[in-house]
Amino acid sequence: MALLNVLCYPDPRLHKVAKPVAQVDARIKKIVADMAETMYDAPGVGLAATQVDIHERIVVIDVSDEQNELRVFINPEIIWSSPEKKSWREGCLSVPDFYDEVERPAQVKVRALDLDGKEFEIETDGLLAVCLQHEMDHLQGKVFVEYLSMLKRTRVSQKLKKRAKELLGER
Ligand code: GNR
Ligand code: NI
Repeated sequence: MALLNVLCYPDPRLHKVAKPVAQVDARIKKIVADMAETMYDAPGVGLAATQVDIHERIVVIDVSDEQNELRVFINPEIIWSSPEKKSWREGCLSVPDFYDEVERPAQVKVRALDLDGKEFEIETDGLLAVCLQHEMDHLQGKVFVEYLSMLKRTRVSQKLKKRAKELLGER
């Protein structure tokens, strides 16, 4: 297992669109194991492959209190979303120390492949529904700050650019 480097907004690689996984093989299982390790280490409740510069449709999520219920979604698709919306205060490992409200469908139904390459469906709400939508946005090259006003987005972008520069200076 290995910890992977998480890309930080406004890195242009966060806007690449992920390709479907053709086959769930040993290579994919290794990526999933490394992504899970990286997510737990952060710690975060989810991680999309895009965030670790792997542009394939792979998502790991663990919304459990004990952080012992890993969920793996390969080639996830939203097949239904509720007309009711819910606002949630979101954060992102690629946008450190920034949180803001995003409104999304309250419930979603998702179809994906598991680690055995077997198709499954899940209908969910709450944090898992928020997280699934947040991660699937990453796979499309979308970061949650893109739902916010241009003013907020510019502010967070400038703050993180400044911080990246300072970090480079310290080396
Ligand atoms: O760790 C995370 N927490 C979180 C909180 C509210 C809404 C979404 C998330 S996902 C985030 C991890 C992450 O950046 N995944 O892409
Ligand atoms: Ni994120």
